[in-house]
Amino acid sequence: MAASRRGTLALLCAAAVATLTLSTQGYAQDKQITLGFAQVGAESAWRTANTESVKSAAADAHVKLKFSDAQQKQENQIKAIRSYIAQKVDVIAFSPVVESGWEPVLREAKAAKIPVILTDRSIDVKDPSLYVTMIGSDFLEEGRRGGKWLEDHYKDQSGPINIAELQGTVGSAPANDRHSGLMEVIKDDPKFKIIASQSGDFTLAGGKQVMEAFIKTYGNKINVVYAHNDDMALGAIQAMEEAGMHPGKDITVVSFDATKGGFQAMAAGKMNVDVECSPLLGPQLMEAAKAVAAGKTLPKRIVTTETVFPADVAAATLPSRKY
Ligand code: GZL
Repeated sequence: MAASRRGTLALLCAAAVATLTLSTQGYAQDKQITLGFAQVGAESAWRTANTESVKSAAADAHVKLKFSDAQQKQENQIKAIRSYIAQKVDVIAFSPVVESGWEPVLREAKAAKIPVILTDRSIDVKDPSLYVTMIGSDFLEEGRRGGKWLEDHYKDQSGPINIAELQGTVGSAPANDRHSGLMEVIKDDPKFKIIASQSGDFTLAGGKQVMEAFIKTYGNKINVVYAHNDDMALGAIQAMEEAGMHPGKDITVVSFDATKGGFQAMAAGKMNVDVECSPLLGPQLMEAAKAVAAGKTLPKRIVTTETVFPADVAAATLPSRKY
């Protein structure tokens, strides 16, 4: 056979093998996927635990992780998502810092045929096809749980019960829903009154600063501090103690997240209840990312299971807490 024909035959065989490998590789279950993750920031102990969960789960799942920290700025998250699109990652995931303003960049991801998974916080979009699934807590139910704990705690008192609310990041799903859940429970009970409500942006410093202002204005009129997360509650506890108050005793403290810091405050008698919100979403995220990359369909909503921890179980439960 002429050399030229031998050469052509060899090329054809090589092409056939390559195609076969590619097509086999394309469907190989253990093909390593690349996940672009745009994190909110590092504002709280909850967020630190969430980041750790995502990073360790990616390593365990053999997922190549590209990670960015947006320092709680939506424009930085949008920039990160755009860079993942440009890098042609297999899947994009993010925890949206606020609920609105995501359509343009998610339409770009859809046009690039890159599936998007929401974790932790949800978004407000008209077109649900802009993301595959949302993995995270039901913040409205968390707010209801905080409200129901208050109803039960004050069931034998006629009131007034004045509530000072430390809200999370303005426009974020947890802040909106933890407020709405509380309102659902107390709106028809006249003894409860929210006398002050301001955002501490989910940070310890923010919670302390806002609580100092509340104390200046309302002082001992405040009966309850309703803090949307432990970091703000711990900041508020510092402010109350510096003002000579006794948080957990003369002021009831309700908080969210159930971090170790919250458990320590409850064990010390400075916080009365902590509504759990689990940051340990990494393993579920990796499973979802691999499933989506393999073309599988997922439920639109994957809700994490969680509970409520009253102070009287804190000391015994603390040693087993993972975050
Ligand atoms: C809730 C999460 C919130 C936490 C805060 O899932 O988005 O953001 O409650 C964190 O601690 O900063």
